[in-house]
Amino acid sequence: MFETIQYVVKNHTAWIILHRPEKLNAFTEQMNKEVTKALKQAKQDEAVRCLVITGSGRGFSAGEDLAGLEENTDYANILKKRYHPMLKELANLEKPVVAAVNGAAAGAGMSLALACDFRIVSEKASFIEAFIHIGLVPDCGNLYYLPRLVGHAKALELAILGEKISAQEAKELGLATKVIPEADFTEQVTEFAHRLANMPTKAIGLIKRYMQESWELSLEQLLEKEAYAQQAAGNTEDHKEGVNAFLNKQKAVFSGR
Ligand code: T3D
Repeated sequence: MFETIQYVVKNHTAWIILHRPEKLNAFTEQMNKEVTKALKQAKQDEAVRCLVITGSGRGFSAGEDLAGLEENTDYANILKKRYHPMLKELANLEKPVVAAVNGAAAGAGMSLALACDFRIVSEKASFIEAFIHIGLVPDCGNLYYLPRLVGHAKALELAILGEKISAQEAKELGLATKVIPEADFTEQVTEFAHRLANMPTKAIGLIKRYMQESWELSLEQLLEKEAYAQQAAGNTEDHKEGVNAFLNKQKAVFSGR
């Protein structure tokens, strides 16, 4: 069904595996379309309570496939038509999304990782704001997510100098949730995804939505939103399960409802 990605649902987790390993999973139009389709599928599938995006082979993604660029490439059109639907789908997904960064994440590949909620990073992985090396500016939400994650000054430095960031540096900057030895990577990513997939999914969705909106709101407006979100979370089965389990000194078993 897909050619440039693999899509597998297992144990309530949807795995989107970028699959052009010989090109370090560089993006083509088809890959943009397939990732967008997979994200929609995962959003609609109630059995899916966590997503993992990772790469095949030794790279996460090297961004746009540069071999496809022409002298008169309409960059704005490519971004709007191919990348923006994918990034908007990702931003509006009310389920936890993990970027399992197995190798180099460069250009739009780095942007994709930044747009996820967590970045679990192999010790062999690296991030690179590759855009500047070909005279371009960071895109695909990179200028939005990067300063929010690492602060304005550091984001400017990374975007302008375009130096490679190692996994350990990414951890120190707050870009990486954790760094994992290569040999344990798949196992630990799977464990992390399993943990997320067994949490109160609706509450996670609400946290994502309102933390995102908080950037645009006053404190008063946000307090209103929090009250609404708490009411919605308070009406879930998972809230009842959590309270009952606590009072009965048991481990809560959340259903995502
Ligand atoms: O609107 C628009 O269309 C513009 C959108 C732009 C968004 C962007 O993403 S712009 C940024 C594009 N990406 C880059 O500039 C990164 C280019 N790649 C690299 O700098 C390096 O490959 C890496 C630092 C990521 C990894 O280096 P290394 O030494 O580990 O691997 P390599 O040998 O460079 O690459 C391995 C193969 O993948 C190689 O192919 P070959 O020679 O074995 O046949 C290489 O050409 C290919 N590859 C890597 N990146 C790309 C690519 N092929 C096409 N496009 C790529 N981006």
